[in-house]
This record gives sequence, C-alpha cells and structure tokens, in this order.
Amino acid sequence: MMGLGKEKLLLLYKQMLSIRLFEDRIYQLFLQGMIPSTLHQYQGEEAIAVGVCAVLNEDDFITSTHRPHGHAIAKGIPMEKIAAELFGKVTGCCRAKGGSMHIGDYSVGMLPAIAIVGSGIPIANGVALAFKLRRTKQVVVSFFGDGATNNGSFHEALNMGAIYNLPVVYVCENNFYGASTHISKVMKLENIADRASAYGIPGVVIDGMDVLEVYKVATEAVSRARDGKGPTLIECKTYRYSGHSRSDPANYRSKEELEFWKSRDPIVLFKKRLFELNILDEEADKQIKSEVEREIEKAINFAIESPSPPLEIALEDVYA
Ligand SMILES: Cc1ncc(C[n+]2csc(CCOP(=O)(O)OP(=O)(O)O)c2C)c(N)n1
Ligand SMILES: [Mg+2]
Repeated sequence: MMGLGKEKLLLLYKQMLSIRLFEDRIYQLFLQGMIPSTLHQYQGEEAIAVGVCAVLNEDDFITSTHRPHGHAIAKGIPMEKIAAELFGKVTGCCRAKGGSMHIGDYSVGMLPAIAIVGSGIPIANGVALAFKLRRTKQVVVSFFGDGATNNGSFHEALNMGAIYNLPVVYVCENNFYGASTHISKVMKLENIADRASAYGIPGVVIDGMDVLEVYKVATEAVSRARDGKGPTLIECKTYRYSGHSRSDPANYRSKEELEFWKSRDPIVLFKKRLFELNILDEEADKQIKSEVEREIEKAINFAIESPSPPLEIALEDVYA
C-alpha cells in the first residue's frame, strides 16, 4: 500500500482517531466552562493533517491557522502540552501565552499557529527561504483554508515561493466555508488549485477525506520541494463537522449537506480500507480506541492538575 507498512497504516489511523476523540472531548470540557475563549475545531478534516504530516520529518516545519489542534497532534506535539495550553496552564506548549489559536512547538517543527487568515503563507515562505539559504534540505508546509486564498497574502506568497523555488508546500483545506460564507459567494472558480497556474507551479485537487490520497500527493509535493524544484499547491476538498467556532451553530448550511460529508467520514473510510486489507479487525480497533481514550484522559488530567502561569513570566518572551 504505497510503500506503507502495516505499522505506519495503523499509525495514520490512530492519529486520525486521536484528533477526532481529542476534539470531541475538548468540546465537552469547553461546554463545562473549563476552557477559556472559543475553539475552532478540526473534526472531519483529520485526513489532511495526518496524511501530510506523515510525510514530514521532525525537523520539517508547518504553519497552521485558527484551526490548529489537528495539525499540532499530527506534527507530534504531545497531547499533554496541547491540552495544557488550551486550559491556560504553564505546562502548555506556549506556557499559556498562546491558547487554542496559537498552538505550536518549535521542537517538533510547528510554528505557533497564526490566526490572521492567510498570514501563515508568507511566513512559511520566510522559513523556507531560510532553509534554502542554509542548504538544510528541510521543507515547510503551510496549511490554510479556502477563505485564505482570497487574501492578497496568498497570491503574493505563491508568486514569491514560485520564483524563488522555495522548499514549501501550500496545503489548502477547502471545507467550502469561510466562517458562515459559502465559497460560491466569494469565488468564481470551482477549483482553488487552478490558481496555481497563475504562478507557474503545479496545482492538484484531491479528496481530503482519503488519507492515503493525501499521503500520496503530499509525498510527491514534499519530494519536489526537497529537491529544489519549488512549491506545489494542494487543494484538499473536505468539510468541517462543527460550526466555524464553537459559538457558531452553523444554521447557514443544510442537514443534508452535513450528512453527505459524514457519509464520507475520513476515519470510517480508512477503517473500512484497513478491514479489507486484513490489517484491522473489530478487536484491534477497540484496543486502539481505548488506548487513544486513555491517552486523552491522561493529557486532560495533566492539564487540569498543572499550575497556572506565575505572574512573573508575563514579561518574559517580550521584545523591547
Ligand atoms: C485577515 C483576517 N480576516 C478575518 C478574520 C476572521 N476570521 C477568522 S477565521 C475566518 C474564516 C476563515 O475561513 P477559511 O480560511 O476557509 O478557514 P476555515 O475556518 O474554513 O478553516 C475569518 C473570516 C481573521 N482572523 N483574519
Ligand atoms: Mg474554509
């Protein structure tokens, strides 16, 4: 299966499940008032973060958005550090200075997430330019939404990435909405990937619900970037099951639309595939699920028991 062994396939499955169950559990805790501020959740989009990050080395970097929990888990930030950050605890990956929308950890190659829509793309270029000048062979992946591709920053960044042949891959998570606005109201193109041709780089449309397809296309794009051949734009068609943020009931979309996408759930589809390949059965599936649940509970307990940040650190990490 695309050079992927049984262990790696099961790891992809476990990571997708970790993101789904982590997000579901975090939502419950949010409803209990245990998490300050709002959340932008990743349920439904798991195959993208997992399929792409599975191709990357630990010292490759990603940039993320206001919807970063899935990217963080897939890039390898321990769930303890993510949960603690969400709870505003000093043991969080940004020592409680980031919160949900700024999750990141340099030690595993994730820049603190950038919630200004579209702004992560030029920043990814900057990191990629540094890698290029240092000749390190590291690659950067920039994740962003469909909405971000209507920002000037997207267009400037793609042009610049193209002309400098930067080692960067642009991954668009097209979930068809920017907040409450359907994509058809803000874009005449059917495929965002078509925009790549304006900058002379490859643009590919893929099924963002199929983790193996994501993995395959990301493998090609990352190799291309690593070999100095420049960027690729990958458009992943996907859907977010939640509203835009947790204060959004998503009344602007139909039940049928949501049901359609849920019938193509990335985890269910991949589970079916693994069953067919005799890599997974009900027993093993149960085991993986309970292992994931245990890890999540451990992470949440760690977050709850961790101390709040001391006042003294408020002025640390501040440039003057
Ligand atoms: C420059 C800028 N404009 C507006 C916002 C408010 N805002 C936050 S997320 C969002 C929608 C982004 O949609 P998309 O890029 O498709 O990402 P998705 O939420 O669908 O993952 C908006 C308008 C912002 N954070 N930054
Ligand atoms: Mg969107």
